[in-house]
Amino acid sequence: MFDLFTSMPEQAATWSADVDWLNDLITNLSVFFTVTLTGAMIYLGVKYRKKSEDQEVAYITHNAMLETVWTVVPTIICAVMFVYGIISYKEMRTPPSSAIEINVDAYSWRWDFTYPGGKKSTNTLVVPLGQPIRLIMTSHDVIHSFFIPAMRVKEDVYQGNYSYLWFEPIKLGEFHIFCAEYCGLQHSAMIGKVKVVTQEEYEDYLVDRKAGDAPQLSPAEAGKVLYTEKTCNTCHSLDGSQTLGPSFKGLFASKERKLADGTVVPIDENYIRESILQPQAKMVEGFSPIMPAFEGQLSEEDIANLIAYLKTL
Ligand code: HEC
Ligand SMILES: [Cu+2]
Repeated sequence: MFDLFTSMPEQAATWSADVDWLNDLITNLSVFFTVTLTGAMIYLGVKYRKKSEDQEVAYITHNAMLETVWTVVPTIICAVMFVYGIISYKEMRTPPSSAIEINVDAYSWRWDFTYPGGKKSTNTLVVPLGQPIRLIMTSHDVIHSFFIPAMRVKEDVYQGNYSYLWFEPIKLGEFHIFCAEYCGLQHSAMIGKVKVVTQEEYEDYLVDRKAGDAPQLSPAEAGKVLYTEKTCNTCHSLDGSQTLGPSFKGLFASKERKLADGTVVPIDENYIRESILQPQAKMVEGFSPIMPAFEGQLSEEDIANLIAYLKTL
């Protein structure tokens, strides 16, 4: 297809080419219709203008054939855009379950990344080639927006909940990360890079630590410590037995939770987060409201670690 804007960023994710194709299609159609319609309006306006006071004027009230055509054709074109759009959208909102999960913490003005093994990095996100990557993102202050143009992904990041995005890199190299939400004085300095490396380089990167570093717990291991330290164990078993609260065994795998008011909610990071901070906001069916609220008692990192631990059960 004719590419009007050849300055699109590199195509570094599986769907980059599809996104550009749809973008080109919509842009080309818009330009075509803008030029032909305005052109026709100007041409016909000049050609059939009233040239003198006594000139007779033709009054045409309607033309069924023409009106049908200019309704049906644009409807079909819009439907095509919509269907292609929704197919891409669904794909972009549905991460494969095999995705590598990396936590993103946004601060004014930097990005912190936490990898499954507990490795941390700031402003540089290292990911392996050809593997789906799912980012679980939260902000520690104002709203930011995580944007990797080459991967064609962008998602707002808020304080107090998690937002997600995923992509699968198909090119080795370094790509820009920008903050796409104006977030204060140093907003334009809130930049980073994604480094797409081979699987071996990625594994080396995860274990690469400086001599003298404290022994490093993975988020799940740190969560396991919190499970007893914060007394979750007094009410939540790990073996499936129901005590004062529902067992943690298979919590994430069960995917959905039936609440006391009859509604069914998906079990994801945001559900767990809310269950810990405001346990009574969504009451699990069959239990009493005895869980203490942990709002203010746990850091963002504690919450992320507990969630990582619950996923392993
Ligand atoms: C005093 C007992 C008690 C303690 C301590 C407690 N909980 Fe709970 N928890 C409950 C009860 C009862 C429920 C079910 C009712 C509800 O939804 O509030 C529950 C629900 C939950 C749920 C939702 C579970 C599901 O199956 O949908 C999560 C997640 C959770 N708790 C996490 C924790 C974590 C993490 C801790 C420790 C930081 C903790 N709880 C400490 C009693 C407790
Ligand atoms: Cu920002």
